[in-house]
Amino acid sequence: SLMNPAVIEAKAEERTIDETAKPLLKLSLEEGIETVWDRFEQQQPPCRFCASGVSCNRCAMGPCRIIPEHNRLRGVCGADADLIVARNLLDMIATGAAAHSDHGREIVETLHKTATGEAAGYMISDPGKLRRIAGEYGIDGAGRDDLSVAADVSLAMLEEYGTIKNEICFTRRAPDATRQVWDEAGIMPRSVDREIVEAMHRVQMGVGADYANILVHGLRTSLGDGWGGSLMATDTSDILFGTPDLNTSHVNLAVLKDDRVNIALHGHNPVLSEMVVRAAGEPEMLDLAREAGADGINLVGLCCTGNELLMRKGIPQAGNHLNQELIIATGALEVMIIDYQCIFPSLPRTASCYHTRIVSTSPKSRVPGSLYFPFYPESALETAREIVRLGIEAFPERDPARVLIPGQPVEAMTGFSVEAIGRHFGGFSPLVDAIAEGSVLGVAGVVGCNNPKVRHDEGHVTLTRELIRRGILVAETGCAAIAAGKAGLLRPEAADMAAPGLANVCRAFGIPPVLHMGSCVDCSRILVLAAGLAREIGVGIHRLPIAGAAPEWYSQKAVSIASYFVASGVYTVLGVMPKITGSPAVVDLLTRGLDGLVHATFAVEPDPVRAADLIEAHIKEKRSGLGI
Ligand code: XCC
Ligand code: SF4
Repeated sequence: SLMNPAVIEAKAEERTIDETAKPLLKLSLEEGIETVWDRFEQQQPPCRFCASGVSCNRCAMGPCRIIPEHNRLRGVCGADADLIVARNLLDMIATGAAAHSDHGREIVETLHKTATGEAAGYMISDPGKLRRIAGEYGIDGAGRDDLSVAADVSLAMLEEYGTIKNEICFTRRAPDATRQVWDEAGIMPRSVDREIVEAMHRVQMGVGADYANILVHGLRTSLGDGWGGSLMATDTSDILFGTPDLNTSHVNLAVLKDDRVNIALHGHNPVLSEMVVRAAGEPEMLDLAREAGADGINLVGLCCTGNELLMRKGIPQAGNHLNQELIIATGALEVMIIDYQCIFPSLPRTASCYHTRIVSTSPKSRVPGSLYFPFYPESALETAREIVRLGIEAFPERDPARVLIPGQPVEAMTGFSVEAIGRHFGGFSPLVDAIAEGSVLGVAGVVGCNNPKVRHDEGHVTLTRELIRRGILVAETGCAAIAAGKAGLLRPEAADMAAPGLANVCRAFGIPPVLHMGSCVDCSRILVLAAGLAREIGVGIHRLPIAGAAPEWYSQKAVSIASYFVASGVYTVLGVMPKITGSPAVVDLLTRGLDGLVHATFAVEPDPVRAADLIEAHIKEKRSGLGI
């Protein structure tokens, strides 16, 4: 390597707090295997106009930039900084809402194909949940079999994507006081797709010209995601693959096994990964693996499809967003199966340094350099088998001299669906009682991604530790939850790190102070939990002693999540500054003005300890508002 060992050591330390990532990061620097951190460095310094949101590239009269000190105050069309920033933000929200909701639609379609017998290998795993949801839609399931009820439920859900009823059924899960806020603010989502399409319409040149009006539509779009597309993704996945229940598994890169065929599932859609789990468990596959010289097949997860498998099946979770290249650098990965979202387009380049095959599976997400095995519900199991066989065939090509699987996996308790929480606590009232008497100060949802702007996992772990130390129960999803797992915060013993009252509650129920609630679309579970607590107390969500945080967010999806948290009445603290600072008016609206509309605001605080201060102060204020 050209790099001095001390520099390599220092770089690895400054890039991550994940102990299993550090040795692999060093290896990548020594061997010149490019990672996201290297590309981030190459991109510095960023364009300051783009970073503050005041560049616009929407139409062919531009591109335009606002440069006040040169008296360039408007784009060619006349748009000012406020408008350009607001349109860019609405674009991000719509993109994120579309990603979650389109993923949701694919699962609802799979449920429908399962009901009609077109999808081989899928089945109804939670008929009770199917029938509860049928009830919400007013579908009479009495005397009918599960599949015929599933056919009606899935059609009703598909209809909600473009419904002309002007209301999404699941928004009725929100307490009346919250729905009233939405009605008065004019942000009740009318259908999932409609709000996204209208957002695209509004960012066309010459449509939306009022920054506030544009941002309010962003809230409506995000509500269609949180209470619509994402919630459908979550609940239909539960119907098809089972509603998660408490289970214990393992997290970090050391879940790879040097004597097995290692296959990683990366992306978001459980329709694919669940079928790979089935294929890999078949005895013929095990025989093939043995013939290839392996002791078996080891499936591991990455990112959110990993969270789905961890929650439902206890499949070990190898890591979060910034681990996706490092897992290849272990030299022990035969196949990485990708579907979509949060997948670095450069993964096949990384894999080309090893024997690892990258297998893309979605017609929506073709990746040059990958092997393409298109995945359709009709032929899912057969495709899954082919991919597993590919992994087995790759095993003999592994170079044992290049294998580096650092450290030991950490134990993690997961599976905290709202149903599991309710069952485990015996309903919501014990949790509400614990909050009322003050042993639990409040609840915070810590969610979202990794971002090379933040030392990997440090934002999540520091904030989470601070919150539980202050008696705040933490609910996590996405890459935040994986970071917590790696740091040992998902073990019941982590109660020792919590304030005495919270620790007692955790010990009494045998749970950790940090509840892993699932993938990014499962942020909808956090909404349902909040709605359950609000109903139990008889108030709107905005009056609860709860908060949200996304300490290391990067994705448009995270912007949609944060927006639907805020629109639902949940104060939300971002750890990475959105590209809005070029418009003080937009900043003011988001961090103050929204309070008058939805009784909640955004805040931005990169320092996780100070973010915990903000959340604690907010929770205390809401407590005194409730007189507790
Ligand atoms: Fe992680 Fe969901 Fe973020 Fe992607 S977006 S980086 S949380 S894998 Ni959902
Ligand atoms: Fe420039 Fe207006 Fe076109 Fe944007 S929409 S590129 S600000 S002319």
